[in-house]
Amino acid sequence: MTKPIFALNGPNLNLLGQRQPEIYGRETLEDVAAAMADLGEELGLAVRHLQSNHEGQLVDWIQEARAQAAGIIINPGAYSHTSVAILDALNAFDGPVLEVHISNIHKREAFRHHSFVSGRAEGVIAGFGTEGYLLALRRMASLLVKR
Ligand code: CA2
Repeated sequence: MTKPIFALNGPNLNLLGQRQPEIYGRETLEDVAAAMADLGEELGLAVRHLQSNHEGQLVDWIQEARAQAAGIIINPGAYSHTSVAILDALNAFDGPVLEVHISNIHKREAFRHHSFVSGRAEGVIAGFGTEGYLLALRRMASLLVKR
């Protein structure tokens, strides 16, 4: 049986659907997790969906993924723009990494234009709303077939 995909979400993404719908849409993170689980079933991939507001917790999950996950889909939230620790953890993971941003970070403030994670990710999706997570899961399925 294939290992699961870890879907990791960083700080404040637990508030999805509750504030700033003009930027992040109306879907909650639970809606996203349910949609990814459904699509995962179709694609033959189990998805373990996790969210934390804490950098160290995200690093711990990425380290767990080394033994337990086939690939990582990550929206590191604001840590995208600051966290060398998350980049280092991802560099110690051997499988594919896909980075998702709900908003188009390149259309926003300059400090959001750089992501430490992008240099490690096989692909980056930004500005596709929460659909980006589903696109990333489809791409993950193709990447895993090719390995
Ligand atoms: O567009 C994205 O997905 C981001 O990763 C979201 C982060 C932001 O810091 C990045 O620059 C881009 C912020 C997540 C905050 O999520 C909220 C959702 C609803 C209400 C309030 C915050």
